[in-house]
Amino acid sequence: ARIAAGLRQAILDGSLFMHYQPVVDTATGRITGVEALMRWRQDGELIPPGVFIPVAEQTGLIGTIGARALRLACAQAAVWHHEHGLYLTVNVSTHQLRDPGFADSVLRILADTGLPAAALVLEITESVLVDAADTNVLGILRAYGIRIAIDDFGTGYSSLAYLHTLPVDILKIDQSFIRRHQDPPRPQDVSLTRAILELARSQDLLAVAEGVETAAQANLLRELDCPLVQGYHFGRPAAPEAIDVLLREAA
Ligand code: G
Ligand code: G
Ligand code: G
Ligand code: MN
Ligand code: NA
Repeated sequence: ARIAAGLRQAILDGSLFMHYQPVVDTATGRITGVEALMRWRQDGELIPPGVFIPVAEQTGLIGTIGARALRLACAQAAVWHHEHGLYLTVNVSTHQLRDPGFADSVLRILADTGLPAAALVLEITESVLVDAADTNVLGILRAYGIRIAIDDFGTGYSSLAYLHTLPVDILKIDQSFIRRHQDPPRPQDVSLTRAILELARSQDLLAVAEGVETAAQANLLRELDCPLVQGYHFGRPAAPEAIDVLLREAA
């Protein structure tokens, strides 16, 4: 109840804001995109999204909060897109997808902020993608050029058999598959990652490895031709100013 009341206030007072985590292209070593992650500071304390997003969903506040977050992130990413060609990837919950106004709201935000549709990715967790009503709205958004990513791939129960029927463009390999890689990596762990990458390639999906924390893991993923990587090794989720520093260093 305290969180719900606080969230209602947060929508008004701007204490909800976005951090951004770099996504790096293994071929060039450069930042090619950013994942927006919501943050909430209440009475000086940072409340993790794992705590407040479920409350926002239960109270129906996620629609308003999600739209607010998307608008903030698109406005920021429009600048990075024009200056550095970056794309933006944003998490979307099922509750947001099921709002009949969702597609219109996304398109309006793109128009208002000037971020091209092709520079936006919406991340949906794997388990959600089995619902026909949800896949329908994703199809509409894709027709405008927005890309869809399966988030936390490998943790849900999606059937590999019909992966090719899902309206998705990008496969984000769950951190649990990446974290297990030690130095030197065990052959069975390498085989598993290689198999997921092969699956992605065979379905024309762009693969992103999440949770890359060490140089050894980064090297392994580059050797396995994983196109995109993300994780603390490349940068933690951070304020826009910190991302600007990384982008200037790389320029
Ligand atoms: O950093 P991390 O603690 O940022 O995120 C925890 C979880 O919260 C992740 O599963 C992530 O998908 C979710 N999350 C973070 N930001 C958002 C957001 O803007 N919208 C939604 N729906 N989920 C988010
Ligand atoms: O569920 P989703 O993939 O959207 O959430 C990503 C979550 O993983 C966020 O909470 C983010 O802060 C966290 N994260 C990102 N990179 C790393 C990493 O390298 N290691 C760990 N442990 N967490 C990470
Ligand atoms: O500089 P350091 O070794 O801490 O970098 C950590 C990782 O961050 C490296 O693997 C590097 O590939 C990645 N990275 C990607 N782009 C940049 C950038 O612009 N600046 C910095 N410092 N690191 C970057
Ligand atoms: Mn995500
Ligand atoms: Na994920």
